[in-house]
Amino acid sequence: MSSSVIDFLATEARLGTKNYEPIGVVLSRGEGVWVWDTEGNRYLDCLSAYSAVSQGHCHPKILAAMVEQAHRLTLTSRAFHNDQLAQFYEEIAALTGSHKVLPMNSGAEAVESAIKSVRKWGYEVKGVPDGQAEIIVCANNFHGRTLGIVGFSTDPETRTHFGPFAPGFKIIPFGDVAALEEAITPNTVAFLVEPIQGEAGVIIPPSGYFPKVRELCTANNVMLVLDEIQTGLGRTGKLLAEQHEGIEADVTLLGKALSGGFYPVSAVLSNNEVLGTLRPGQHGSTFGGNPLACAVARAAMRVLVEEGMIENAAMQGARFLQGLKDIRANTIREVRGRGLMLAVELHPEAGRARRYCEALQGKGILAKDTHEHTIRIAPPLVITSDQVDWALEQFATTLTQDLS
Ligand code: IF1
Repeated sequence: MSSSVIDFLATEARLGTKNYEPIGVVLSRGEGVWVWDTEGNRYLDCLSAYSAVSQGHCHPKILAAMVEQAHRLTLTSRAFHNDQLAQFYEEIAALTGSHKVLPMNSGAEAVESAIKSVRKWGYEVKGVPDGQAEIIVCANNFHGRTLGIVGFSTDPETRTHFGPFAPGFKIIPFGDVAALEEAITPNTVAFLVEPIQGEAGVIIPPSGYFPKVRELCTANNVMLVLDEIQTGLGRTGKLLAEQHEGIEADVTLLGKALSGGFYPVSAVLSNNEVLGTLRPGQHGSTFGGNPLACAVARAAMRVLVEEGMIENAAMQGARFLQGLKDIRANTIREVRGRGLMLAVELHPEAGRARRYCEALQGKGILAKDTHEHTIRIAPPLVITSDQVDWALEQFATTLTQDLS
């Protein structure tokens, strides 16, 4: 390891908060599916910054839009209008079929904003007694790291010693319709759920689950809030993961790839019934809906559609998934995925998934483990068939080793 890399790592260790344990690589450049470390080694990025860089690293058209806007106007606050916000509204509403948009910054902010909005809708429209709104969430959820969100996490790592937490959340098993039916009360205002549980290890719900969820929510006047921050914008081979289920959410959350990895941009999408409850002065943020964010997001959405990335995700995802399933290795317990949101779950006796990610790094693949035994695989949606085939070779040689 060169002295400069050692210096980077030493400085991070000395001054940085140790809230991550990164793979031992110091990246300095990215282009498309590729990233390079400071030593000039090239890697195929199979994480895409947790699906934020779906359009590929440093996409030239998003970069150009960002630079052009940055020369003109970056931030005005929402105390004044700007000439990018209305165009962002038009384009994201047209793309997703939404009627109201709340622009925010991080994914967690979008989740928190949705929670505030559906509670307000519960009190002011549904007629839930003040302070008694209930929101149902799923075990093994991941919706962000704010105090409100980790309060309803079931992962000890994300919630231990951060309490006390906000009340008003009920936890049910993911994929269990009867549990949802059982949990709904007259005070239930929403069911907040990921269409596919990402952090939990790419957990795909049983067929027929979401159509029944949709029926239950409609019948009980409960808002279905789909967190598409990771699954949305083409990741699963359709614009929104809900489209695989043939349903429509009442509230959809987007983030990550909404900016192509250039800038924190998120959005709460809904109809007037929910977002219409927010009145001036009742919600906001310094950067939410700023002209630079809007210009970047407009370009990110444009290239996603114009360059056929969604269709490519479906095609290359099917290729990648089948290729992983064809690997004959005693280490593999299960291969899961939809579009380019994939995961390889290892048998516990195969050892920690982290070891295999470290071995993959030596073969030019950057991937991330989750929950000890699963390797998530989420390359940029611009990946080609040749790159998928090359990646599969590296996965095959690595997963057939016993690194326990
Ligand atoms: C970390 C996980 C993924 C998300 C969904 C909301 C958010 C996320 C479905 C919040 C964010 C990120 C957070 C990042 C790692 C990554 C992650 F491993 F943490 F769980 F992707 F699975 N909804 N996920 O996946 O969005 O506020 O981060 O913009 O915290 O380490 P954010």
